[in-house]
Amino acid sequence: MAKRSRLVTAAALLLLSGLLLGLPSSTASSATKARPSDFNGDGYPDLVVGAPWATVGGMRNAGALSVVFSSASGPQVSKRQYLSRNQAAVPGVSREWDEFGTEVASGDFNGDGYADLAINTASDGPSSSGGKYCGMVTVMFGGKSQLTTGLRIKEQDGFTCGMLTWSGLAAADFDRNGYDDLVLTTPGEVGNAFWISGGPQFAQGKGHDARLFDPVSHDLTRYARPAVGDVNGDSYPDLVLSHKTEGLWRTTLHLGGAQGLDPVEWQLLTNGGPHVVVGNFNGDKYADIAIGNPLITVNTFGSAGTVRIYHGSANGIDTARGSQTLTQDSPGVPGSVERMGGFGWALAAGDYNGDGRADLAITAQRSFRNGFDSTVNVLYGTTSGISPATGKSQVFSEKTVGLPGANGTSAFAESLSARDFNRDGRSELVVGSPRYNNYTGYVAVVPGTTTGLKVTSTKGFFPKGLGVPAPYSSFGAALER
Ligand SMILES: [Ca+2]
Ligand SMILES: [Ca+2]
Ligand SMILES: [Ca+2]
Ligand SMILES: [Ca+2]
Repeated sequence: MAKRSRLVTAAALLLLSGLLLGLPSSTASSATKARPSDFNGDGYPDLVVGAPWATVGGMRNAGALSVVFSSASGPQVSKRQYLSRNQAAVPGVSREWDEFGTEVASGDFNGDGYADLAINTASDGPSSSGGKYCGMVTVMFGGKSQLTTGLRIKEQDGFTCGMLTWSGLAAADFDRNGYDDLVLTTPGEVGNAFWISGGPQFAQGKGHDARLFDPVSHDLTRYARPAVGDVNGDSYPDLVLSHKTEGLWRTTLHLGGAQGLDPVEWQLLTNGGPHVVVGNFNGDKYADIAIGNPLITVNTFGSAGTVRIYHGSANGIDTARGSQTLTQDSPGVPGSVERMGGFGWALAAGDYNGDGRADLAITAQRSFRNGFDSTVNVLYGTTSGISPATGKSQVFSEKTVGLPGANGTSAFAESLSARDFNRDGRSELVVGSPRYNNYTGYVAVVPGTTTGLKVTSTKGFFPKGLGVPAPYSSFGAALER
């Protein structure tokens, strides 16, 4: 099943030759790297919510983001930052169909102790590059009170027009030199993935060490969002990519190391799905992988959906152990298999009860003729991993979170993410429902406690309270993960 591939295609080499190869990232790790999404460096991770369809300055679908800064009591609306391309700190201006904020990822790319934020756009406005919608990635740098300045990664950094449109983003210090690195995956007919090494040069907007990797001849490849974790337990973060090739989803593992991300995939699995997360579900040395495939048919029920789990090992994905497939008919999983159940629509791995093992939150989208009746299923990690037959599970829906104004059929939990905002050792679950109320959207933060997620203490974040234009902003479509 697993195989190592050493194919380098002519097309890949051609692309590589067009990239700027910058300084080697071999500087000593004296930098004090910030925690991910701690943009003001106070130790608390901050909440980031993308509203990619927001109308800004009259420009439809220009897009905006909200950053809500955290304290010991979690994200606080009183301390927030609104980001659009019309804000002085953000490069460029808001244009129609930019869709600024379709994807976000956080890391400390310049190692100054303030987390930075990478933000994707669908286009860079219709008037750039001769009227083409090229796409680009904006990186905003953190600072003492908020995100301060930004730079753009686009064609002049070696990417061709269109490559970065709706690209996937991830960040981690893959070479452990003290600076987080940025991963960009490019969807489309020639899917590829790149990493740009972090370092002092990152902030200058030049010298990006953008290396092509995974130059496998996957024609007609579409990359899903990348995920990061230490799958082989060598303390270098690894990258897990799920991509679609000729109609089939596949999963690849790229190992981190002293030289950074290995351009050659370590493993290729012929199983995959559009949603992938990494978490250490059994609390051993190796991070595990969960892959959601919500459109798969189960027992003749179309789009019932599955979640497949692979375990990490010293050799990467433990293919000898095989995978574990969960459906809503698996013992201990809430609900039951049904047509359009959409189990696995979104995933988030976090340690919600603080027992040292990651727990898995799974959206079952449950899309029916009259709308949606989505649920979030939480399966708690055990010493043998996600084992719903013996471990604890939990289920909740929009009706049970108890937020004022949030009840309805709004495709609850289309996006999920996990972060320990208050640093009590237990992850909070962030639930994004961008379709709520004519795509006004809202985000719910469910706190982690020693007994798991405390749904009755859920806190809501609505665009109105954060100065984000609505309706039709799709607030919550993108969450920092
Ligand atoms: Ca920084
Ligand atoms: Ca590793
Ligand atoms: Ca746990
Ligand atoms: Ca917490």
